[in-house]
Amino acid sequence: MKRYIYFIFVLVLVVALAFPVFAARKMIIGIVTIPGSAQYICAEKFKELVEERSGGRYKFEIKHSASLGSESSIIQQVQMGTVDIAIITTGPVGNISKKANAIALPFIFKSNEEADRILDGPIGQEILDSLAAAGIKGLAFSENGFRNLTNNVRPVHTVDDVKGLKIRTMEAPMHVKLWRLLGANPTPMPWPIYTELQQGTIDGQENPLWVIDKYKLYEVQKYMTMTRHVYSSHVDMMNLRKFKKLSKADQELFIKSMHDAAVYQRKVNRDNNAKYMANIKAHGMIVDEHPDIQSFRNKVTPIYEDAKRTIGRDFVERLLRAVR
Ligand code: EAX
Repeated sequence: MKRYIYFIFVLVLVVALAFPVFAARKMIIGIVTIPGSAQYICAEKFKELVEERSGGRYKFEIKHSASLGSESSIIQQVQMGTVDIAIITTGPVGNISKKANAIALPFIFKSNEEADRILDGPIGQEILDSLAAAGIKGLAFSENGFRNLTNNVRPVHTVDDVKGLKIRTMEAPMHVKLWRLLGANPTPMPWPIYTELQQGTIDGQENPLWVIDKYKLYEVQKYMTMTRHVYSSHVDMMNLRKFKKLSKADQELFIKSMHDAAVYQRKVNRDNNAKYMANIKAHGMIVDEHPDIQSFRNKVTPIYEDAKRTIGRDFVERLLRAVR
């Protein structure tokens, strides 16, 4: 009997040594959106890459679907360290880093490629580094995508059609200001907002195609306008103290894996846009694919001057030169 117990003991020891997974360090990734969402696809890829590349030394649990509260609240949980990693839409990130607001300047990026070039380059790095002051390590940028307006009141073709619409915005002063300039009645509120749209507390909202499709907003919204007014990125972030405690090699592993996950996720998102659009139309939404964008542009110029004041003239001017 004794020998038998001894044998079991040795067996467990050998298995434990052979599979370092037993000593895996557990971390939580927080997102506000549902499985299948842009944030989830990035989180899942990062989890897969680090678990594999670390030989199982790290294990990640993805907490999703607003189970941790709003995006603003998830940011606070990352700052406190109760959430290790998060993938957050840039809107609320602007509240802890002025520079992050610059990404959300209306019509700043003309294309996906331009957004990638800036965000994967020195300006993007400067934005990621600016989060350190808030106790956060910025790892990479994944994407939500270009945002489009939907509403339930009337087709929107020129900016004049926006007048008086009650539009839900993200909890971000820059977005509120933008919609005020466009003539709407902006109402900031946290995601998700299906019920509010259904009950008519708000007339409309703005988000990339995948959101309108995956959250079935076509059930509660009649009109969509391809305004592409803001390129919406995610900031992929980690608690700074925890990041600093990682070995140099693991720090690089986390940065590299998040960047790879982001590049992968951006591609998936872009490859699926045509499918999302077809599905949105199939569900009966009336889509204006060629609105009078110039009329929108004309209204938003004051926001650039405002941004130079609030974000910093030098930074905003460098960004403007870089996208010219
Ligand atoms: O990521 O709050 C928002 O409008 C976000 O874009 C939404 O959570 C989807």
